[in-house]
Amino acid sequence: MTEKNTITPGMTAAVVGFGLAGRAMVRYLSGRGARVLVSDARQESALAESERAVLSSCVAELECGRHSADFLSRADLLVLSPGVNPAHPAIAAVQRTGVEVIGELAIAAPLLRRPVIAITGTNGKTTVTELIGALLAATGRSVFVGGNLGTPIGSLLLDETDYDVVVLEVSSFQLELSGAFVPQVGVLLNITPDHLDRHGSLARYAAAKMRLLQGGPKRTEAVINGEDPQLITALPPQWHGSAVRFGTHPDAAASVDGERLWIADAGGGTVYDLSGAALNTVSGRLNSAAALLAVKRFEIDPTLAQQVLVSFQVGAHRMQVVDDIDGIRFINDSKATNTGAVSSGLSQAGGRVVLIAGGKDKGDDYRLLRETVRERVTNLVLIGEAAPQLAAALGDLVPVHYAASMDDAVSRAAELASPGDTVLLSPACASFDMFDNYQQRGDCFVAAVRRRRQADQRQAVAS
Ligand code: UMA
Repeated sequence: MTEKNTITPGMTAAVVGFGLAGRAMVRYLSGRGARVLVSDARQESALAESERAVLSSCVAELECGRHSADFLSRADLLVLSPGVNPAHPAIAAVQRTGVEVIGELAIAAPLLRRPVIAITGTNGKTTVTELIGALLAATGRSVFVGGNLGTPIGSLLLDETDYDVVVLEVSSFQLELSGAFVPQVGVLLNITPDHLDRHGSLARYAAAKMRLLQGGPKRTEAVINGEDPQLITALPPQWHGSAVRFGTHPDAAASVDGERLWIADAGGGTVYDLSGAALNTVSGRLNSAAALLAVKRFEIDPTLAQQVLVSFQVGAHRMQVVDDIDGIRFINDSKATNTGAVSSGLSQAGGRVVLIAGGKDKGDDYRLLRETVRERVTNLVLIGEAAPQLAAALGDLVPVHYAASMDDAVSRAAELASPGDTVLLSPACASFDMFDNYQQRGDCFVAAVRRRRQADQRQAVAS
């Protein structure tokens, strides 16, 4: 990885937010000779031992429990972690004095030499990012796969490996402060309401996503969902003729036809068959089409690509079938943190569903779920802070029950379900009110289901 001088030795940079992304950024900036300050909303007593080690080796000054303009104004540059809102009063005040406010993509932008494929969208971006990584890795290329899916962009900057291709999942939070970041391939999967508490409106959320294509058609090849109404509405006019489209329309460059995908190419087109694959779902087929278009320039042998598509496993916490106990199927879809993902999960589950939903509200309009809930849900079991909003939006359609913990929610849902039904955890909300993250929330659901299975087995032995 080569470097230009975004960061100059001796400058003072304040990293705001000391989580996964912030810690990697602190290590990178300190290694580049910057004097690093850290400001984190957590109390100092909440910092883990490993975090203290990074602080003592890399950080000159620390502010905990708040962000203050007084502290932040000591820096020449503010580097915000994705979860930190640039509209925070202290940050906005310091920015008004002329201090630059950027995110990790802006730091990375001048340093990325290799082809970069960046993927965004409300749902499916982790799957598509991982699938693109798997397709490229199968050809023997060295591939960095990271970003919003969990490996921070700072880790790429700290990594000495000379990757052939960099594949990044990028969120609207990261794109909001992406500076001059321009990928060679930009994949836009879909736009449905999400993170409206941060962005303020769907239009502003969509505008953040569109920053992926800010380099224009000469610098970025855009791969877009040609049938997503919000996406097409937000797409700048210059892209209407030049973006490469996937969808179900036969004219698309990648079109889904039943269980098959057709990808246009110089030889007239290649057909891929997804029957039997974990990706053989409505969203999985579209995600596969997007991934195949994104890697088209790498000319992957179709037989190899077909093998990757069929063997690819979708990650945990996405419509993960946990168990079938007494004819009731338990599915963990903890990753579904917005209404778009929940609608897709309900359709995929099929049949009658007892839905466990709720958590930390992100400003989503839960009324968007009314049609699918009316069609598929028999009972709603609500958890977390957003329970009252969900009940207000959907409570006239189905009986509502409240649960104080995941264990409680699983027990209630199982009692309400009949053989042939599905108990689906698909929260439509973030997890941070009750859990560390969506993974922990999903793990708690799986553990609760496992306990039910064990109790069921004990009962069978006893009787
Ligand atoms: N913090 C503050 N002030 C704030 C908010 C947070 O100081 O106003 C502090 C917290 O106390 C904590 C730290 O910031 O110490 C957390 O930082 P963060 O929220 O930026 O989270 P990270 O741990 O750095 O993880 C981030 C992404 N988090 C968010 O975008 C919220 C992770 O995406 C990502 O995996 C990780 O970087 C590595 O790249 C998670 C996510 O929820 C999975 N993303 C959203 C989504 O997918 O919908 C966008």
